Amino acid sequence: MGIWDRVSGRTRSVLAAGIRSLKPPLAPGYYEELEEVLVSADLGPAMAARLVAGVRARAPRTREEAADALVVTALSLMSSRPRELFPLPLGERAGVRGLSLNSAPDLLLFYGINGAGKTTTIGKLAHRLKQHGRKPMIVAADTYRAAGIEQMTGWAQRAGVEHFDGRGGADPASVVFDGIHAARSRGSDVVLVDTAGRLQTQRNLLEELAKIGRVASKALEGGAYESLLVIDAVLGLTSLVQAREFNRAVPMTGLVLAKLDSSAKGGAVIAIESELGVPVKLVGVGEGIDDLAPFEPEAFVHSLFEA
Ligand SMILES: Nc1nc2c(ncn2[C@@H]2O[C@H](COP(=O)(O)OP(=O)(O)O)[C@@H](O)[C@H]2O)c(=O)[nH]1
Ligand SMILES: [Mg+2]
Repeated sequence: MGIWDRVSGRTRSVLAAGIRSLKPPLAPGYYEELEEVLVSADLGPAMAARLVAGVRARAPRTREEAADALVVTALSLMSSRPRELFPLPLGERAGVRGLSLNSAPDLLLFYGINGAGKTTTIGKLAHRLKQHGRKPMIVAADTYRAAGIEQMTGWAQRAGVEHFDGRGGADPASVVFDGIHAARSRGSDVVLVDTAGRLQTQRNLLEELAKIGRVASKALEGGAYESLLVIDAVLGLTSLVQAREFNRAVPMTGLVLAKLDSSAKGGAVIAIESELGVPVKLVGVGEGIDDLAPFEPEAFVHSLFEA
């Protein structure tokens, strides 16, 4: 069993049971039943209808041909934007670019609702970047809660990377500004920024996030910039509403899908990507420090539909 079969396991078993129960594609009622099965994995009615239309157009005669048609259609609906965590080499994707050519650090800004998986993702990514020869610094700008800063600091220590901590109550944008300067003076070449959890309905907090983004991209002076919404895969399609609103407030360069290992609603990622056109770049596949992977849509979609 490959990693994608394991991480999408719960979604996969929902889909596999449904797909196995289907009649063969030439039987009457096949497409209606297929649509129901897809909705059960949280692909949503709109995406299920588009997938079914794609399968129908290919006129499959066997179950295998139907699975192939699902895979091809799903992939054609997903984001075509670059998926690498540009410019960071991740695992086998090394070679995209090594260290920054200039002295300015690269920066990744993480945001999302409380409990989505931001702090955990940053800890895992810092560890991974360090393994690949980068010198990460974590900036803890979740200044509303002392516990938030402590939790991030704990991960920085576990990963063995530098950290810069905001004071409780400090303005997060100024913490990020100071953090970038601290990173330069300590020779860090990539900055990972943790922010306080916020809801897509909290206008003032979205504005604050936009300000953090502006300050960070200005202070970078040429380093690469990633603006990443972390979503909880367990919530499925609910995250689409969040992602839409966050994307309006802060231009997003990618999504992180945390907790894919414990979600039965992983199908939602296809719908979310397709609607937003924003690629999923990383997935969380557990609570351990190594449980982070670059997203591979082909392998993911095959694991879902070829059960
Ligand atoms: N199973 C699983 N749990 C995760 C994953 N990522 C985060 N978590 C858990 O989700 C909870 C919230 O994570 P946290 O990083 O604190 O969320 P934050 O509020 O967005 O910073 C914690 O209990 C994490 O251990 C993941 O990929 N898989
Ligand atoms: Mg946190």
